[in-house]
Amino acid sequence: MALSKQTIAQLAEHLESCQLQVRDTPKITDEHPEMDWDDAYAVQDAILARKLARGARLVGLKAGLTSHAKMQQMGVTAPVFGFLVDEFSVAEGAAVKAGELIQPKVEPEIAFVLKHPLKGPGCHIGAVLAATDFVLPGIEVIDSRYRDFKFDLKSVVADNTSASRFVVGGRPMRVQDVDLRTVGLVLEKNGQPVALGAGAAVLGHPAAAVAALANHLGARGQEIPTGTLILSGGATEAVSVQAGDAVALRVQGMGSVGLRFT
Ligand code: OOG
Ligand code: MG
Repeated sequence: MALSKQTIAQLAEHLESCQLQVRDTPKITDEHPEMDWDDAYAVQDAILARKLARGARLVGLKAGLTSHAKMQQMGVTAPVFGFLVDEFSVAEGAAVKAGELIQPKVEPEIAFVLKHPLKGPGCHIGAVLAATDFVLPGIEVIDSRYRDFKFDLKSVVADNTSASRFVVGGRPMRVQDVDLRTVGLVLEKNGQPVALGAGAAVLGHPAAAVAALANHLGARGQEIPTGTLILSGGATEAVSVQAGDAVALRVQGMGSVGLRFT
């Protein structure tokens, strides 16, 4: 760790205030270029601790920057991991107030729900499939607290990987009943297809993103508990949205899920 406990607490307060007060900030590595990976995840953990202390519930985990389209769009080269709390959860078809968000974008994702815990190191696609209860379509709404979505990997980890809102729905499927590599995803905005992809865009197989998450947590002595909802990462580049937009995700054989911005 390169940063003091006090600096980590300050950065967590700063980034969470930006989220809650809907304002952006330059990326934090501009002021703290020495920040290392442990610091970045410590800031993220401190944001989670602030939310839990106010009564929030941890409802899931996410992998991000798991597809080439996303890595290319953001100019980075490695996946990142974050948390989901109840205040991020949106009911299927419900409205999100665009005024509560800085610069929202939507991402088409495959969500996993576990029936067994997963623990790295050494977690692989087979272990993930064996531990998965079902998969279902999910839309993640990301909203970087960094001006114009300009960040490096450590800054975005500290900012809980731009997590903001998410919705899951459609038809849950057993993993043996769907080929998660070839499954097609169509993201629609106001009835128009705006991004098209297949599951394999996510690290070759979306379960690989869940394995990477388990291995990341395993390196920190943690596991993914039973029942966890996991967003495996955008299969295409993210699409900007604003008040008035309606977004739907159709996943082949898995129905559709949607939300609106008002
Ligand atoms: C980081 C979060 C990326 C995904 O699914 O790739 C992410 C960002 O692009 O702001 O959630
Ligand atoms: Mg995402």
